[in-house]
Amino acid sequence: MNDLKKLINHSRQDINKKLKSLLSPTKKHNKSLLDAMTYSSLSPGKRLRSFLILSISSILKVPKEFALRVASACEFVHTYSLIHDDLPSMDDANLRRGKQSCHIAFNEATAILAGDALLTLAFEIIAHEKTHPNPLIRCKLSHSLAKAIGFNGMVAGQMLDIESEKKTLNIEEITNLQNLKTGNLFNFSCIAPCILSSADKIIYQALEKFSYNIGLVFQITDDLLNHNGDTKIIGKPTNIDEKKHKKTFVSILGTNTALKLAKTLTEQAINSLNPLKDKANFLKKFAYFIIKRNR
Ligand code: GRG
Repeated sequence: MNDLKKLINHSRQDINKKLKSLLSPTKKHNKSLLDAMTYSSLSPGKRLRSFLILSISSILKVPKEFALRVASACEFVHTYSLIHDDLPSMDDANLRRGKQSCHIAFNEATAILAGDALLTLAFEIIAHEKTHPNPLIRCKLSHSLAKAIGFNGMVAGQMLDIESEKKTLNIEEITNLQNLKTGNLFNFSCIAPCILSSADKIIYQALEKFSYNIGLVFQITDDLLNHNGDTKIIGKPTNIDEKKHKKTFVSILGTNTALKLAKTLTEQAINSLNPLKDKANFLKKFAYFIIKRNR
């Protein structure tokens, strides 16, 4: 596990450097907007989605610069979703990554615009020829990302999440909600390297299964941390789900059954990696790391 932590730390340093360079001032930039984008993007995120993109890209022999650009796009989308998720009309959370949420550190209008600008920046990065010389590959990446996060993806998951405050959900419904809200971006993180490398169908399918299984494991551990984690360690408020009557795996199944489900999904994630043989060893360790995480 220590080797894996070293790999994750190393990839975090690489991605942080890249994010910083992609947020460099330009002749036309607006200072308040860029400050807010930089504040939220460079705050201490775990960069787990980037780790998946960089490490799977390394297995599939994708040039590092291509992988770093796609990972940056993914982190910018992720940061946009967190900024908007914290807004008073959404989760109304004042703490994120151990720091004031963007709308508290700046103001609500600036936070909305910073989220919008990060989302569009992600597509600007993917569409640039530095991300891949083949325009068809760039187009496939854009399509895959847009599909993952739009009205049939992450935003739909967020809408279902808000609507869940007023109803009961069964296990199929909460699984669908969380696959959309969280799983889809994990899916993009595992599939983007396949697109960049035009990987075989069998590898693509293996990583597709892996991504949704670890996406759910990640979400169950997030629900558990929200329920009984430590704000000082996780860097965001706890018990928000309960206060807002949000439906989660923990509220529907209880903590013990939710943890059992996470263990089963971890095993499924690991088994789905069989076609990648030994090359996937650290991804298997990553699946255990996700279930054991405390932040
Ligand atoms: C368009 C107004 C508007 C809002 C959209 C899309 C959206 C709001 C919200 C997306 C849903 C969302 C925020 C899901 C949360 C998933 C999740 C548990 C995120 C936390 O991920 P970590 O722990 O975060 O990897 P760090 O901080 O480590 O990067």
